[in-house]
Amino acid sequence: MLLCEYQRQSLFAEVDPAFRQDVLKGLSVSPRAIPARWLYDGRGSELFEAITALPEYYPTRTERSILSHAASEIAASIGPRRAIVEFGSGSATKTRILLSEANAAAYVPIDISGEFLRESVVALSRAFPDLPIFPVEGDFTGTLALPEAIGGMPKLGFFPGSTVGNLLVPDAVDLLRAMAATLGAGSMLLIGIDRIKDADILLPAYDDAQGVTAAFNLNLLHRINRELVGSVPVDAFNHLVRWDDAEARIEMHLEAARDVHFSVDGRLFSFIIGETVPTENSLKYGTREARLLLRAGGWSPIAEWTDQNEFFSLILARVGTAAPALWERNDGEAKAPAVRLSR
Ligand code: AVJ
Repeated sequence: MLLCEYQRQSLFAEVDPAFRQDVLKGLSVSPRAIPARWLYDGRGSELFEAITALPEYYPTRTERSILSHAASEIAASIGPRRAIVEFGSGSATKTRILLSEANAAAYVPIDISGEFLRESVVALSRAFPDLPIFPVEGDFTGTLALPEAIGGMPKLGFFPGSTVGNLLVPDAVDLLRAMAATLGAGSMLLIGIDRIKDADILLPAYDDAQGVTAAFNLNLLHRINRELVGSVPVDAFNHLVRWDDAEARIEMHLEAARDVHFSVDGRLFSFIIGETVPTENSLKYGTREARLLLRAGGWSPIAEWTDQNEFFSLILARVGTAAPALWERNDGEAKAPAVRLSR
């Protein structure tokens, strides 16, 4: 039997049934929407890596620079011998900066991509030969069992990249709570959050002159064609980026440049010219909003670092809510000794 490449892929390669379900549903419902996680297949992850090096895409290099400057202060705040648990251990350069200062007892990278995970473990164990590394392949959006070996150690969750911005607020709160549950009592979290700033800076960061972000967005359609036996005419779609000021978010869409009909997995879909499907949100937070988000997610912010432009925040938080103010307590509590109040 002779098969073209996309048929071969969809017949023999493993296609995630959740991908098919999300795409078919996302194209059928009104308004349409496809979850952002499907942008990150092998090619998508490659393109995202390229995005992080673009002159317009400030977040990665800004966060890296904040981390370099703050590393020794962060190390002092977290104290020695914590197990560092990284959620979605993508770009290892930031991890290296943290690990070189933190005097960590162990490193636990968590990622859904086993391949990504194995590569980063090999590279990091070369750079830090004395550091025990326990990779966990899994989805950190649910509660996750950490390796037994780090059970007794105090933990620091590391969640850089403003990845939390991909989620709408209620989902971000759920994720932060799941992280608190995973890491447990006494843990800390170091999280990167992109700030609200002028649209003149935000828009080019997601619509670069070289078109790398456009390729990243359009790759979703190529992936649909490859994995779901689609007939999407990719050249009939544009990369569309908008800043929604009320929601404080960058939105990426795929926009039909003309009326278009196609099929996916044997089902027919139509777009009228100008119709879009949203593919990714990137929420931005003011400094106080970021702290409120953390509190809602079960974390108390204790320190924050930023860059000269105040483009990006790196926030350190402690698990659990801070002690309530005196006037919020009942009579019995209010009479408690002062030493208890400060805990
Ligand atoms: C990986 C979600 C942090 O929103 O800035 C970059 C993804 N998408 N350009 C971001 C992204 C288009 C990125 N995050």
